[in-house]
Order: sequence, then C-alpha cells, then structure tokens
Amino acid sequence: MKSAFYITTPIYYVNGAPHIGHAYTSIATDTLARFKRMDGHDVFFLTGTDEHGQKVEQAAAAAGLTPQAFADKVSADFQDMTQAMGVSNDDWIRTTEERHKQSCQELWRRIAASGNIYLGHYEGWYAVRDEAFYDESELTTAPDGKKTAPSGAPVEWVREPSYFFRLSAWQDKLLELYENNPDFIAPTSRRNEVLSFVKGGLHDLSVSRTTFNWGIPVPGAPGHVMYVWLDALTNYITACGFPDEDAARWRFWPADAHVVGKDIIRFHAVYWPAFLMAAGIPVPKRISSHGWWVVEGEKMSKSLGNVIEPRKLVETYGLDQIRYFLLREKPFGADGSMSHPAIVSRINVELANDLGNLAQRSLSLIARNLGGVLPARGALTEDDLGLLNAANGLPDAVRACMDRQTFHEALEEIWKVIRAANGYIDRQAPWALNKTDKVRMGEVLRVLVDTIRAVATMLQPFMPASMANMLEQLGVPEHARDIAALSAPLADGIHLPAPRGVFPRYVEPAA
Ligand code: ME8
Repeated sequence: MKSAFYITTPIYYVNGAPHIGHAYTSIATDTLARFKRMDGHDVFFLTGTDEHGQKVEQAAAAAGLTPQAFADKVSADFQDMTQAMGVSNDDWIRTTEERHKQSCQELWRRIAASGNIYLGHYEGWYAVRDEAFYDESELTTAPDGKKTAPSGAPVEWVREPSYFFRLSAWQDKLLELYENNPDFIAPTSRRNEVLSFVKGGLHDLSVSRTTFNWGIPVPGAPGHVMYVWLDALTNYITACGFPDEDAARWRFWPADAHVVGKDIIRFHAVYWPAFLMAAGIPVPKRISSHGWWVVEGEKMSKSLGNVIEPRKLVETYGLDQIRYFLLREKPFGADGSMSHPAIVSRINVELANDLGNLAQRSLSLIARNLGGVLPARGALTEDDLGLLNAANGLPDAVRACMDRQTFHEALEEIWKVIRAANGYIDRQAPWALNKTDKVRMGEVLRVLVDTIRAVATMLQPFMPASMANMLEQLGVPEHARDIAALSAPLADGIHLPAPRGVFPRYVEPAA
C-alpha cells in the first residue's frame, strides 16, 4: 500500500486579490506534492481560502458587497490563479462551507470539554490586518503616538467579553513537542524564534469576538463568533473529514507538512498544536516556513503600485519559467528579491542554454544522423560512467532536499548533472564522431539521452508541462515517468519524435 502524504498551503484571506506571494507558497507546495506522487506516495494536497473575520468583513463593506458575496468572488479569483499556476491540489476548502462550520464547532466543544476554555473579558491591542492580538511590549510607538505591530500593521484597543483558550497551560507540552521533534519547525532560525517565544511564557488566548458577527458561531454562546485563526487553522482537519474519523480522508491526518510564510509561523507552530493537544487530536508533523519576496528590493504594497499579479507574470515569461525562477532564485527559508533581469537570466542561461540546448543538441544529432532511432549503449567508458552515476544518484539527492523543502538545493543537484552533461558532450563531441566513428557517436548520444531522461524526470514536479514535452521527445512513455521507472532502461531502437525546442530564449519586445 502507498504511504499517505498530506501537505497544505495556508488558506488565503479573501480581503484582496491574489499576488505573487500567494502564488509562491502554492507553487512550492505543489512541487512537493508532485514530487511525493512521483515518488510513490498517496498524496492529499489541500489549499483554499480563509473567508471570515473582521478584515474580510471590512473589505466587503468597502466593496459594497455582503461578506458572503465578496468572499464568493475573491475565492473564485484565487481558485483561478491557483489553476493558472499549474497547482495540482486535491481539494479546495472555503471556511464558509458547512463542513467547516461543523468541524470548527466540534473542535471547540472538545477543547471546551477538556476544560481549556473559559469566559472572560479581553482588553488589549488587536491588529485587524494580521487578525492578531499583541502585547503592549511587542508594539512600536511612532513619534505621533501611533502604535504598530511587529508586522507594521496598525493596532486598535479592543475591549469586549471573550472566551479564552488556556494557552498558558500548554507551555511545557509545546516545549516538549519541539524538543522531541527537532524537525517540527523549519528552518532552524524560525524554530529558535518560536522556542524563545514559548520559553518567554504564554498568555491565554482570546478565541471569540463579540463586536462583529462575520464568523462561525461559538456553540451555545450567542453573540460570540470564533476568533478567525481558530476557525482558519481547523481547515486542515475539516478537509480530512473531521469530526468523522471513519471518513476516507482521515487516514491523511496528521499532516506531513503545513507550508506557510514566516509571517504566520506563530499561529501554526504554537496555537495550532496547543488547540489540537487540548482536543486530544494528533499534531501535524512539520511546519515548514519560507521567506519573503520583495520586488526590486522594495516591499510589495498597493500604495507603491508594485504588487505583482502572478497571472501577468506567467503571461510575460511562461508558467514553467516562473515556477522555476521562484524556486531557484532564493533559498526557501530566506527572503529574496525578484526583478526582470533576474528572471530573464534564469530563463536564458539555465533553461534555454544549459538544459534546452543540451536536449536539443543531443536529440537533433539522433534525428539527423541516426534517423531518429534511439541507439544502444556500448561498453561504458570512464567518462560515460561518471555521467551516468551522477544521473543515477539524482533521486536520492533530490529526495533528501525535498524532504527538507530546500527546493533551490534540489535544483542545484539537478543542475550539477546538467552541467556535467554539457561538459561531457563537449569532450565527446558526437558531431565529430559522426564522420569518424558512428557507432561510438550512438553510444555517446545514448548516454546523453539516459542522463537527460533522469534530469527531466526529476524536474517534472518543478516544470510539469515542459518536462512532459521533453520526456515525450526522449521517447519515455507516460507510464514510465516516475522515479521507480528510472530503473528500467528505454528500449533500444525506438523511434523518437522530431525534436523541438522546449525553452525559447526570452527576447525583449521591441520598444
Ligand atoms: O495569513 N512573499 O492569509 P494571507 C512570500 N489567512 N509569501 C507571501 C508574501 C510575500 N511577499 N505575501 C504573502 C493568512 N505570502 C491567513 C492564513 S492559514 C490557516 C490562514 C504568502 O492571505 C505566505 O505564504 O495573508 C503567507 O504566509 C501567506 O501568503 C499569507 O496569506
């Protein structure tokens, strides 16, 4: 039986249009989901939208729509963006769905039944933009007296009756969780941050609001809606069928990885496991967080007018080109800046030149000089073996990186083989062998085809359409494109389709 692998993105707020940051998280998560499927796992990949809370309510009012009508519209737009990014999610969850309401209310009941919820009164700072409560000590005060959260979001003073979750009681259990599971939070810098936050002591958390009603009603407490983060985090178990533990999808829980941006690590690594432990539900295995994208060194913001629309970017450069750029350009956990020259350089140097030309050169020699018939391997020389061994090592090398979500390192492992293949083709010069030793030319080209096949197979999760195209040209049937299939060689003598370029160079449009 295939082993289950459950992976999620955050569910995105429907207060505004999707941008490249959302697309990035979804593409990275998609790449891991595709890799796990290709590596023989039974994958469940979830994404969707977070539709309750004050922030969405305010955005709907500003748009002159009811919160539900507004959420319907923006959620559909996120879904369209998700598809446009080639994301292969297995479900799309919306927090306004009935299944989710049932799930949240049951989670609440279980947490309450364990004695972890009590009624009180909240008085303190709240940032609507972050939908987060802040301690006075976390805030920055500007010369004009305005206070802001560490994220830069404005805060307001809130005073209302509220239910509280006994977060303070979970400090030791959380520290034990981090201690026993060193890989629970990635990367290490974030783990350390969370550790020191929890070690610093935890306050009980306000988990209901009474000053607006766009949320899930607290069971048995009229006037209270659930705090949007309790509601939102629960999506991850709703989609597995919670509270129905006989549901077919319950086998996917606990999640193997929640992929999130660094902005929301505290919610995922502190609040979420505490809620689950209080309710007696297993906690997720890993929270993998990534860094921030800025544009040409500047933070993206509506007022600067530099917010990048992912669908526009794809129109300009191509989908696989953008998927590749996003995962190659910066280490996953780190921040990075995107710019036109950086994208063009990745496309023209690495995709068009290193990889595209390698495939095109090899395949057109077979088409021109061997009638498009795949030659057999000969007795392998040391040079042949060096390259083939590097290619054979790719699945293990890439798997190790994917399991740590170091996508850029996975790509670097693959590019090491591509660069080695380019060195090999230059040394072996099969075009010259065409006149002197046609048999050896065939053997060299076969080593190249086998190497490019391994490369293209491993690159499928990153660039699905382009690699399907390349594998097709290499004569690899659809059923032989996963990792296990790499151990069965292609049949000698098959006819390869006419080669065609996979990655055109990016040329600046005429001014
Ligand atoms: O936080 N660079 O939703 P959200 C990289 N609804 N990633 C970015 C980014 C940037 N500049 N901007 C946004 C929420 N992201 C909650 C989540 S989950 C139970 C609830 C990505 O719409 C990144 O993944 O504000 C970040 O965590 C997420 O978008 C925040 O999306």
